[in-house]
Amino acid sequence: MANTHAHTVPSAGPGGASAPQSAPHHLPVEQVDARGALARGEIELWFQPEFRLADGKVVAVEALARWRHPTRGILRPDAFLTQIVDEGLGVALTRQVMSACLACLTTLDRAGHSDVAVAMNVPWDWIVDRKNVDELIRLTEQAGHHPSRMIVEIVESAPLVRNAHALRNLNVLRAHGFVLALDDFGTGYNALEHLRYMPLNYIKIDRSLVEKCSDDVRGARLLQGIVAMVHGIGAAVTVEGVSREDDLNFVLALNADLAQGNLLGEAMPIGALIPWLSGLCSDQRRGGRRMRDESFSAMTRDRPLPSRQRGRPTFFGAHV
Ligand SMILES: [Ca+2]
Repeated sequence: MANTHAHTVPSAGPGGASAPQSAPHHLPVEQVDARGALARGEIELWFQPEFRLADGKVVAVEALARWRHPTRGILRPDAFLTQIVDEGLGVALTRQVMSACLACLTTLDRAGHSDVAVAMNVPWDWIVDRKNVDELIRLTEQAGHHPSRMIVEIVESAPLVRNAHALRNLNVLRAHGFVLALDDFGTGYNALEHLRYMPLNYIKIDRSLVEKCSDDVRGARLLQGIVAMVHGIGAAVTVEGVSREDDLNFVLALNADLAQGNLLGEAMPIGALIPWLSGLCSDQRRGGRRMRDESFSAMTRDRPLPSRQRGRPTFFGAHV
């Protein structure tokens, strides 16, 4: 999910730049001891659910970095990710994220949620290095998880699309069965070129194009066109930043595939995610509703599957 437009470096970071749940806790740069935070294990991952609009099921959770600061509480990535990247710790953090995502899959399995995938954010320079890709393949295999439950989210960036190593490595991941998503679409560079050349399963439309989309005609038409364009190239659409019921109604009408946002479910630590997910699934099996997703359930319960998905497998990776 998106950070602000001005923060392209954090946006490209491994921990997921967006963290919309609380107000930013900006620290002066001199107070950000990113290296120490990593070394002390203070950077942790929270997980935000992604919902399939066709039936309201949670099909994935996105891992988002949080700094459990000893005196300032939980900090969002925009408070520290720039320093992590600037100090050359991006790969180290991504390695930590990768391990935590695989551990999350194991926890999900044990709780009976083996149909839920995990999305990890990677910086563009991570994908350029074949060693990183091989490590992901090896660790996923060692953990005993199918690659289709690992979603690799790559933020669009100018150096990426013409980088032969990056494209080769993306194709390697696809060939192994990993799911690839282009992150924060609409805020980066050469966006359409990414769509043309990269082997993507999902395009995540940035929150800036989604928020209040139902309020103005231009915004609505723009979003409608993007969804149609992405579907036209055989990829699926994830809509980020859904925070109002009107906007959710609109993206439902557009036949977007997945949605994410505070209206539907906030990021939470793994210890909170599992009971939340189990409660939601239990309620959905009973046909009941929960307070936070009441409107969502009501809107999706009787909604037929979009024709392009009817009769087709809807697990990740099946769209392309
Ligand atoms: Ca992301």
